[in-house]
Amino acid sequence: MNAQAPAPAPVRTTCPYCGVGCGLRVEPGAKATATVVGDPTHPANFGRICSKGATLGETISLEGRLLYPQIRQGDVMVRAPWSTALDSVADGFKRIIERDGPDAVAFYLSGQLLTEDYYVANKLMKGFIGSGNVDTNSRLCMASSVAGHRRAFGADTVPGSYSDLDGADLIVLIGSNTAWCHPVLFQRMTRSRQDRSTRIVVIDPRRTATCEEADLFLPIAPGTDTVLFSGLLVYLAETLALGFEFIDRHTSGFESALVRAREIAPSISAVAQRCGVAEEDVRRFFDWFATTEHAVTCYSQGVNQSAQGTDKVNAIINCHLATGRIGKPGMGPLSLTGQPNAMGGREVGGLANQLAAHMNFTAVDIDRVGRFWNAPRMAEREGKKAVAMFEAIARGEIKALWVMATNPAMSLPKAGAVREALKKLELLVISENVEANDTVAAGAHVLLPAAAWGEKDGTVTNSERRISRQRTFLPLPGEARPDWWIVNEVARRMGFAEAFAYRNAADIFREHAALSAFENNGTRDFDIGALASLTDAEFEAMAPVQWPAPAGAPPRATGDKRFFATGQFFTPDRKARFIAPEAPFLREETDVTFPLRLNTGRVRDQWHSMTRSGRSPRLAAHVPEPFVEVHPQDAITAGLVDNGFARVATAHGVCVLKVVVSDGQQPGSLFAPIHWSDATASSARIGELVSPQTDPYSGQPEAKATPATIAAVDFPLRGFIRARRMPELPRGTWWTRMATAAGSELRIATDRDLMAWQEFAHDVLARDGELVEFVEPTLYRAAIFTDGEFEACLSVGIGDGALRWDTLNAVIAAGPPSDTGARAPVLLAPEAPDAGPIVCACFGVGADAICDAVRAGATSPADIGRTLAAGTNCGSCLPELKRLVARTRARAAA
Ligand SMILES: Nc1nc2c(c(=O)[nH]1)N[C@H]1C(S)=C(S)[C@@H](COP(=O)(O)OP(=O)(O)OC[C@H]3O[C@@H](n4cnc5c(=O)[nH]c(N)nc54)[C@H](O)[C@@H]3O)O[C@H]1N2
Ligand SMILES: Nc1nc2c(c(=O)[nH]1)N[C@H]1C(S)=C(S)[C@@H](COP(=O)(O)OP(=O)(O)OC[C@H]3O[C@@H](n4cnc5c(=O)[nH]c(N)nc54)[C@H](O)[C@@H]3O)O[C@H]1N2
Ligand code: SF4
Ligand SMILES: [Mo]
Repeated sequence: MNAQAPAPAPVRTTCPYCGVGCGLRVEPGAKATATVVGDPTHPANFGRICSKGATLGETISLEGRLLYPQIRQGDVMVRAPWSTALDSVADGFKRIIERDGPDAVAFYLSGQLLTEDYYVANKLMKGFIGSGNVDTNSRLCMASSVAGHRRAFGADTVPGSYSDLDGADLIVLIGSNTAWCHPVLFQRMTRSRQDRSTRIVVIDPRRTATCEEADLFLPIAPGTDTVLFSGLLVYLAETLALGFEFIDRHTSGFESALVRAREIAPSISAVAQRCGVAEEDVRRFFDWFATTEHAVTCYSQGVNQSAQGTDKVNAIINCHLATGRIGKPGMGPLSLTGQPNAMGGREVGGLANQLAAHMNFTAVDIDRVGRFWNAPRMAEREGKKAVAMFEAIARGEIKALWVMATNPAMSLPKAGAVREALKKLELLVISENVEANDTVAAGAHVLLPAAAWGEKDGTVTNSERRISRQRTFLPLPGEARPDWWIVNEVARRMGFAEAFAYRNAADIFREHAALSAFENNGTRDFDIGALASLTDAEFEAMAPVQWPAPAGAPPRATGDKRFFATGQFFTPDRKARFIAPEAPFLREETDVTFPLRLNTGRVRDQWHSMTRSGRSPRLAAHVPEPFVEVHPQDAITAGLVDNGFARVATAHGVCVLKVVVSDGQQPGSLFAPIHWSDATASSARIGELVSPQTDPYSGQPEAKATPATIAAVDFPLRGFIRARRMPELPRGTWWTRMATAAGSELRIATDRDLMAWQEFAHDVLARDGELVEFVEPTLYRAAIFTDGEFEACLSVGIGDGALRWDTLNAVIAAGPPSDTGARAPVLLAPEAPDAGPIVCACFGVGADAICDAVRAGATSPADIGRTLAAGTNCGSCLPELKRLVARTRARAAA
């Protein structure tokens, strides 16, 4: 354990959000704040950061943190010393393993763990407990890319580097909302577009912010990606745009892949028809790809999260192999990883169908890893993949589960069933940063407080295989401990002290590096043997390093490494394999009951279940409420109005969401973001709606195409409540929690009338306090004071007006009526006009102000930057600025 005095500022570390893996410089400030800027020397971002990185300083307070181990006693969780908590985990696992065998237990891990955490957990389960039941949320995220890589390359290798984006003349973004989900990489792409006229093609059923920079947008029908890329392969063959020499020397299976591609996509018109896009657009895309040597294809969840995700990945890779455009500067397929350490988890072997260090469940690999670990009980076969793992829990086959750094009760498909399954466990252990999330609410037996970003220490690997350090700049709060330490202690208590004698993250990293090099000799892609003998001090100071980094070849901090330019794939014959994909179809049909398709994904300024990003008031302002986006035509059919509410239902569950009517949606498709959970909203846990159909190769669920239906819900009244202790709301109240500068508040929507809310204010909010109120036919407001201190306030009314209360601070300052004797006339002051939804999170600039500036003559985002500063810091809002400028100008011209 490292006794951590706050290090001298600034500390160089890595962003805990997306897989771009930006280097940061952090200066800890007073009172749980920190100033975070981009690290200009880090090769992933060269100093740039996005709105999420820039607001990290707002997310490090200890409010809501899990600070002490807790054990369930009866129905309540009680604080326990570490030794008791660790004993109960070790004893519980041992007992169940002895009774029911090693496959009765499982670990469910996360791409938000550090490599060192992952390594220790994987080693314990696969080498010492003797089961393959280690899976991770990467199953929901990168598994199809992993499976596609392994099928084509013989290993899970990302061939290229970010710098390929600087040298590309064509960038194809398929199933990726890069502008919002990998913003710093997107900025790199748009710079290429400005500097060298790189063309950007976006392929997504939905018009996203990413499309603002697109030279061509193909709004394909959901799930038809393989048709498009099969069509492309056929076109490449017909126009003789193939890399004949590369195909000959370095690949196998081309002919059968082409035959299949012809069956799936016989002609451009067939492709256009199947994908639902214009023939000329398909032709343009094919022509650009065929004639542009420097082409990079980036893809993420629109490709991976599909019951045919692996085929989609291979259909893309096929086109790069067929043109020999792989592993050379400025070209190649590039899977964009989601989480900060999804790649580290893959390196370690944290997926149930991998063993360790890019070795698999073959006899040779099992033997090799077993000797390296000196392991008593090697797992001999693959374990259960996430969806199957939770099904086995529901059937009672898996009886003990340890969840680390993920929130499966909201993020797995059929999340309602997942929550019920968790309740069946004899032992549910959760290592968490926060006291409350949907998984914790399912009822843990042991809660273990884990160190969070800023407190933990180790490494992460980004999308381009670059390993960077996450460093400590905050002391460990309460009794929180690093995840690796917790697992290490449990392993020791299970009787494996010798193999789990790690003193620090560096010890673990060295062993991980040594395993990667063990009997490798160039047979495995993942080799970081050069890092196996770093001293503690060298590990502390380690600069970002891209793998491979075999011993003998000194690691280079910059300068990019690529795989496969000259073949040398990791298949037995060292040739890449073309894969003939299955003809695409979505696993579940729509029907009369569920005529629409629910697509799910992300918004710019929130991260997953919001346990970190949800603490930032600046981030909350971008999209404050859970919503569903719907095409105008479907809105009319269902009687929905923009800014109203709707009930979205699937065969698995129901959510009630704000309505956003948008022609960026296709008719027949809905889109809802995944970020809200039962911890942050009354009815917006999207995972509950999602179908559990999975890909046969990767086991990744089809999270973007569940048959669904939508109906209007009428809530005539809107408002908000702020309270020191939040009371239970009247049944049927729609609510969502939102961070504000004054603390968190609940935004509400309701069909109860103002009188009922006045009663609520008097009877519930003001039970022991004094109340100042303001009553109008369309608006009710109350502020409550207890013992002279502000206790709570409520504002509710018809329309959105009640969501703002500009004089609230003045009311609070005036104090309780018994102090002032006055009825707080400031309450009556009229509200200034709203700034509209916040577009620029850094400077808090709203849409209305931006539109006003355009009407006053601004013609570009740069003009807006000069007048309002919007877009001049992190640049994450530039695509939206661009769209607002274009729309406002178009409207003015009309
Ligand atoms: N702001 C923010 N950024 C994040 C995250 C976050 O939570 N918030 N999470 C990180 C993580 S873990 C991940 S995995 C990445 C995800 O990054 P992305 O994959 O870019 O994000 P998503 O919004 O999940 O989905 C991408 C797009 O796939 C489209 N899509 C749906 N169905 C199809 C289809 O059949 N074909 C095609 N071509 N497209 C389809 C959707 O419309 C959506 O626009 O983001 C990372 N970055
Ligand atoms: N419908 C639908 N479902 C999806 C997706 C989708 O697009 N659509 N996307 C999928 C994808 S790509 C992903 S990656 C998943 C993400 O889904 P999850 O992993 O479930 O989401 P998070 O909110 O990131 O959960 C991380 C949890 O770990 C905690 N935590 C953070 N850091 C640490 C740490 O260092 N140690 C410990 N012990 N705890 C920590 C956080 O407080 C939080 O509770 O969701 C998947 N589910
Ligand atoms: S792009 Fe943004 S969220 Fe992703 S690593 Fe960089 S700063 Fe963090
Ligand atoms: Mo992800």
